[in-house]
Amino acid sequence: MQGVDPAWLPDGAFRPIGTRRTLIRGAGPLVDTVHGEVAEACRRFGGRVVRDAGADAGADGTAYDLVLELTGPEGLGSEGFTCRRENGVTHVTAFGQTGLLYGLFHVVRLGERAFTQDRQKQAHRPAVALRMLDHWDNVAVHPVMGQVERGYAGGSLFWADGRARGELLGRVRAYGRLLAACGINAVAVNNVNVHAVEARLLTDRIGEVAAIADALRPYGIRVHLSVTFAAPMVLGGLPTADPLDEGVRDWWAQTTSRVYEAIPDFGGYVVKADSEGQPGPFAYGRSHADGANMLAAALTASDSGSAAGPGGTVHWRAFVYDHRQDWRDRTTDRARAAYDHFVPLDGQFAPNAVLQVKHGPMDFQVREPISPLIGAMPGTRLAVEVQATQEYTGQQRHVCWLGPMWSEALRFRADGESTVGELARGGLVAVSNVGDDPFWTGHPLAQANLYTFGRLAWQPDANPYGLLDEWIRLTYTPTRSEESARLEAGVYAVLSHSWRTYEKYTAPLGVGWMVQPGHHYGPSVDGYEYSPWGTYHFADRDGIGVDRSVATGTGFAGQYAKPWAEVYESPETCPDELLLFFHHMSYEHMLHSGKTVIQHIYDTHFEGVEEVEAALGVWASLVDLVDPARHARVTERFEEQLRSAREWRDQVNSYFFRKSGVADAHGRRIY
Ligand code: GCW
Repeated sequence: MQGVDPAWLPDGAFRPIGTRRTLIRGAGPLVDTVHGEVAEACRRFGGRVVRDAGADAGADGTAYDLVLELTGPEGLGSEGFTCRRENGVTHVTAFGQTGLLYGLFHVVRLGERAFTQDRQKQAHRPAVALRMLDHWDNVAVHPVMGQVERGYAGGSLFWADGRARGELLGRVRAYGRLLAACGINAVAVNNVNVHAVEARLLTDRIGEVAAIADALRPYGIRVHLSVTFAAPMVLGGLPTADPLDEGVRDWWAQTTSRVYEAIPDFGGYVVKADSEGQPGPFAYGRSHADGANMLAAALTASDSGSAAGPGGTVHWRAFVYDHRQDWRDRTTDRARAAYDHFVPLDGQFAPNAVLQVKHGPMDFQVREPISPLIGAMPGTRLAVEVQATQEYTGQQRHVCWLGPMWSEALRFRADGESTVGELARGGLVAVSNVGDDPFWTGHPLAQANLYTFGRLAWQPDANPYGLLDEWIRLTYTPTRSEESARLEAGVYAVLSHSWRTYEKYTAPLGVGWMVQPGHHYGPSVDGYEYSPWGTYHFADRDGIGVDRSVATGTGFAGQYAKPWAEVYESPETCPDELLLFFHHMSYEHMLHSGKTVIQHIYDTHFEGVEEVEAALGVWASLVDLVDPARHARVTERFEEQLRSAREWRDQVNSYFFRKSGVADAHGRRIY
């Protein structure tokens, strides 16, 4: 698209297909999409595509380099496909149309290799059925949060001037194309904090949601909607939103059936209830299972008989905690909240009610343990939520590639046996980092987070560094040249370590926060120390950290399954990087690394800034190889990152030097 960054689908990525002869067999709207992609590539690069919808129209395939065929084995489901190459023909088969589309993008990722190396038949299918992005987009510009809550990439991609971007649905379609190419199949189009205007998307404005769904459908993406639990009152004029009230249940059933009339393949609702001021079932003395099940019932009733595919689900968020805590109250621990609220409800949720849990017990900090809730709900379908938008990880002004963090989370054996990726039977969800910015994500390198999330959701045990390589090759060097290796190595060096670098110059050893209140950008060590949000580090002259042990602290460590409860209970076995999340330690405590806590703080903060300086140098050296606009945008953001990293270093180091009185072993400058 004109004026919009091509991200990981530059024209050059289609050259290997576009210079060859392709046969497409099968019929249906997504096969049309596949055909359109190949035809466009051929128009650009001189190849040829033949569309053969008939079952036995004669062609045996040997006159072609690539055959994309709707015929595969049912066992791979609607999204799976096979790929092989023999006798000079690359052959992709799929049972479902979406599978054929994913097969096409698989060939795009392979590039020239798809046509030069023989390969045995390999089956591919997603490990997780629902791979979703939640947009925290408002229709109207919110006075405090702006249009996109925690958005760092401009305004909303979906909504402009108070309505769905009719004239820009071309861009939404281009977005769907990028998402399909990394495996995402669901999008929630509005913020989980549902304000007055956005509430109406459910009723009289559902046509606008339907228009977005139309733009995304050709790429196999279903649309979901965030709704307010108070909808029967604010939209329906009822006196209550009690989930067990007959009138309320009828209202939801009727409203939902009208949603399905407008959007036959509607994905379902996303709900943030009794959380940070949003309404919920607690007001009526009802449980969150009562609330979720009422919506699940409305979705099931409306969807039955529709041929549009799997039915709608309610994604009920588990982010429920007391945000009006008194900081003097040492008995309340926010980290415990999700588990305390939801574990007693295990087994009570309807089959199409999915409990959506943030990966950590607090809130998307640069380092958190896994939420113990994930290992404690065997009778409930869980979705796990990560945050691609970089609220606490540099707000898309800092380079911070989150692949390794998400990968660690997904591989964690939360119940002692199964990994988080396996336990997330209800899906993997990321809060989107995209807006109407020409680079999609503000910081061009933040595109790597979106891409990596999609690919990890498809295969949670994939090696994230391999996915980073894949993204770099597609985005930067789809057409190989002598300089490809230098460019790839440079971009890899800038990104691969960036999450750890960010961790080094911000809050140490898992303690979190220390950000400026409200907007959450930049350092303020005590910014949240006396706030009602339940986010404290408890630093004093002797030490720092939160005692969450069972023996002497809040008992949070005891919420974990074995072996983690024991591992986290004792500072002896707790991993260094989480030590201050679980324990209050003296500054002189010796870490497993062989450094004291205080020396670790000093060293990592100096190193973090040095690593940013080095990465900036590497980026500068690529100036002759990167598109000038993209290079300039990254350079500008890097300068801000460096300024901000120095600010973090100096504030954090000075704070702890003043608290502890312990000098830096290396005598470096601390203020
Ligand atoms: O991290 C907090 C954010 C809020 C967000 C909330 C949530 C959408 O600061 O902006 O609200 O999490 O996840 O609901």
